[in-house]
Amino acid sequence: MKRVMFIGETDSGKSGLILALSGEAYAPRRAMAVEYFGRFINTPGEFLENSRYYHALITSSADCDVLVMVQDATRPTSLFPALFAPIFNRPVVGAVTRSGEPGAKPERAERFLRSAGAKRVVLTDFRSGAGLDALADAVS
Ligand SMILES: Nc1nc2c(ncn2[C@@H]2O[C@H](COP(=O)(O)OP(=O)(O)O)[C@@H](O)[C@H]2O)c(=O)[nH]1
Ligand SMILES: [Mg+2]
Repeated sequence: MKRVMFIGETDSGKSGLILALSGEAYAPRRAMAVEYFGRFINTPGEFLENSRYYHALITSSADCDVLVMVQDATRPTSLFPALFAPIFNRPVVGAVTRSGEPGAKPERAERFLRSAGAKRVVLTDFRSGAGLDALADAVS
C-alpha cells in the first residue's frame, strides 16, 4: 500500500478524506504539525497558506509515494501555485471536495488543480460519498 500525503488549505477537507479512505477512527487534531495515521500523512493547512512553510511540505513528502492536493469546490480561489506539483517529484492526484454542495463549482476547482500540475483529478463529495472509491483507487 502506498503512503499518501495530503496538502490543502485549512478546512479544504483533508482530514475528512483521510477518515473516509482509512475507514478507521482517525481523530484529527488541529495543530501545526504533520500527522501520521497508518499510511496517510496529513499536513497543516498553514503549510500551504504561507509559502514560508513550503520547505516543510517538501521535506514531509520524502516519506510518501503519492501526493493528494485537496481543493474545495465552493472556494472561488486556490492557494496552489501554478506548477506546484512537479517540485515534489512524486505522482500528484488532485482531489476536489464538496463537489455536490450548493454553489460548488467542481470544474473551477479541477482547473486550479490541473494548473498546479495534478495529472489526475477526482471529484469527491463527503456527504454523498461520490468519488471516494475513485480516489482510493488513484492512491492505491
Ligand atoms: N458537505 C461536505 N462537507 C465536507 C466535505 N469535505 C469536508 N467537509 C467538512 O468540512 C469541514 C472541514 O473538513 P476537514 O476535513 O476537517 O478539513 P481540513 O482542515 O482540510 O482537514 C468538516 O466539517 C468536514 O466535515 C465535503 O465533501 N462535503
Ligand atoms: Mg484537518
